[in-house]
Amino acid sequence: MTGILTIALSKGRIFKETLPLLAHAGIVPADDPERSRKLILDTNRPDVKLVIIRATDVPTYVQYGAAQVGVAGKDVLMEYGGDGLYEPLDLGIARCRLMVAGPVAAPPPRRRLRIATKYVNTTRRYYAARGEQVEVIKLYGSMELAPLVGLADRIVDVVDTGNTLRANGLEPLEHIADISSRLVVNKAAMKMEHRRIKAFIRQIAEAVEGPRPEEQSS
Ligand code: PRT
Ligand code: MG
Repeated sequence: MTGILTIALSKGRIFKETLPLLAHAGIVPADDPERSRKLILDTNRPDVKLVIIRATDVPTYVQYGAAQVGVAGKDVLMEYGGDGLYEPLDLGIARCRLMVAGPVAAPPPRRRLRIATKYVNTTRRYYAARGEQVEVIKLYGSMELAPLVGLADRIVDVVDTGNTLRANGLEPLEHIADISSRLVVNKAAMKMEHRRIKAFIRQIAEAVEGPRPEEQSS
């Protein structure tokens, strides 16, 4: 198979942290997505292109084969769900934690907890597993605002330094999951283009792990 290998990436932290891994696989983008308005980036390799999309759209592009491979946060993959994708590699990049957070020292309300989040499926699953009945409100961003204006008692969001929570009078309350970005692969492509995709995964894996002892030069 000699078609184009299309890699789906979001700009921002995932793009930045994936660059060195791609470089190890001999792939260097021709443009910087922060500067270019192009949504399809050429690379130094005529057989490899990057598509630059929203982080939450990466699983969709890869599941439907518009990109054979992609990089997505585990938070996004947990929310997307299903078994339409292979997830062969933890890249160890864009690390953070998925947390429940709320106003500092706020007593729990005497009614059902109201939780604002963009992670509605993951949040429902988390509370269902604990046998807690909650009301989940879907937001598309700036979750931290919701408790400040009385829209919700808690939020579920990813937290890195915690600075954004602190700046808004919120504190982390419960840890749901440790998050890092994963390589995802289209299932049909893994079968039809097995050698090429396997080779790509191996090169990226080497970049993640560093050289194995027997490969280090003495
Ligand atoms: O930003 P946009 O709306 O376009 O999309 P996105 O937020 O889905 O994408 P992006 O690029 O911001 O995040 C992509 C992936 O990076 C996420 O899916 C996570 O897997 C991972 N990641 C790692 C993070 C963070 N760290 C992180 N800190 N994603 C978001 N944040 C947010 C956090 O929610 C807070 O609002 O960044 C803000 C700063 O965090 P603190 O805790 O350091 O203050
Ligand atoms: Mg963001």
